Amino acid sequence: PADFEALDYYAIDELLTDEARQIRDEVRDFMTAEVAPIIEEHAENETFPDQLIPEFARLGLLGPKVPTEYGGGGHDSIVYGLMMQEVERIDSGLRSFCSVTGSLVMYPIWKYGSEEQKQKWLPKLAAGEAIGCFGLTEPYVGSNPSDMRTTATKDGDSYIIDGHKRWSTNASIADVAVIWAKTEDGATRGFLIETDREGVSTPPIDDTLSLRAAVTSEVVLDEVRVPASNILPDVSGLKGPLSCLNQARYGICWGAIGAAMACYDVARQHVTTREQFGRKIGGFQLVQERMVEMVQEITKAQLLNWRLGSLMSAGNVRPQQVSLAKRNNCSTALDVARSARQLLGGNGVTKMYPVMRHMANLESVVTYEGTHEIHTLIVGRDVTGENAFT
Ligand code: TGC
Ligand code: FAD
Repeated sequence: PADFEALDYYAIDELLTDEARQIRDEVRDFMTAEVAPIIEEHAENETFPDQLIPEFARLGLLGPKVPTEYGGGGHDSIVYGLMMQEVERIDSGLRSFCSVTGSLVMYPIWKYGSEEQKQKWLPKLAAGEAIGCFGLTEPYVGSNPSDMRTTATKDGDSYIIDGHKRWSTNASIADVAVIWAKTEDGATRGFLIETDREGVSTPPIDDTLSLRAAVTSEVVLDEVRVPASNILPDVSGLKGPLSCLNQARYGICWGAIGAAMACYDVARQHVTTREQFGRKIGGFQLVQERMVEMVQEITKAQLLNWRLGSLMSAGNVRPQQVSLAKRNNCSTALDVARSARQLLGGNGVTKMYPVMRHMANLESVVTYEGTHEIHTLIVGRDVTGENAFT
């Protein structure tokens, strides 16, 4: 990918500010020079490249939208999206680390936390000196978080948290977990749980064939006592975790297209050099059809991202609009990865190219943060007024 050329068929660059382009290019150059050469080995060995955390902090990838007074970047949504695009262009697992930090840990602390919680955690998280994770999903509860079993029982000035979270990105390396639990009145509340508290364990899930360069874990909460001051005071109900998901899903919309742009570009380089039957394979009509399909779908998704980012920056976006883009862009990225893989022929299934790794990663991306089907039902309910979830 050293000679990566970013697909920009409709000159979307012209819609970006100079500052946004400059930040995008800085992240792009870093990811190409420092991360692309090491990522395959980390994925193979199932190791998270934690030496990159200070560099990610320096580039402003941890909490890009959080105000600067708390150590964040204070950027708009377009800049945040471009950053996620460039990180996921190299690997979805690294974008996962950034999404979880910025959108699922820093965002709820900033939006719903007390001033003391913000001062305690946000600057450290932005600097990469503390790591966070987010626990909504449970072994028996994924698409329908309203059924969650984890409980928080008030006991004097404390809460006792009891339950089990599964599929928590970063958890084994986290200092703090944002855990969603039901209180005795049935309300969903968020708790900041330091992972060194008695009763917390975070066994890694180490048999995944996807996002292998990221850390994914369980969070077991065995009657964990936390002070009542660890509750996020300013939100109650499912809209707490779901509003965080809007932010993370938005980043995924851009990130997935970063992965698609990487796969497309590998295919472009291959079909313009590989020869069969005495000519470049890019000269065959069937190959051109694949290439055009990729250009068309990536371009549509890029325009969707830009418009969604403009709406979000203006504070005008509806969650259903995020869902439509998450649904479209993840399935587009998977289709592009599969098509690029085919154009590479036999070598496409090897580690010579990043395409199979992207494809395997995207199988998680299409599933987490709401599956393809769940986003279909969210938009379906929006346009018909009928609830088809149950
Ligand atoms: P529903 O009745 O629709 O809503 C309950 C309350 O929540 C509000 N709400 C939202 N608020 C903000 N943003 C959203 N996206 C919201 N969606 C709903 C809603 O207004 C209501 O508020 P109020 O005040 O009226 O009470 O809830 P429901 O139980 O019918 O559920 C809806 C459903 C199924 C769409 C939702 O549960 C859902 O999205 N399920 C998917 C679960 C999911 O996405 N899990 C992701 C876990 S985290 C993760 O995967 C991290 S991956 C790591 C990485 O990012 O890299
Ligand atoms: P299920 O909800 O059991 O769904 C199984 C299948 O049934 C899916 O195809 C789904 O679309 C379908 N389905 C379910 N309900 C319906 C319906 N009503 N109509 C039609 N089809 C339906 N969660 C966190 O909380 N924090 C994290 O950091 C996190 N990181 C993750 C990292 C990875 C690598 C992965 C794979 C997952 C992660 N998740 C995380 C969990 C993720 O959000 C869930 O896997 C996802 O929400 C789906 O839940 P589930 O796996 O329980 O599948």
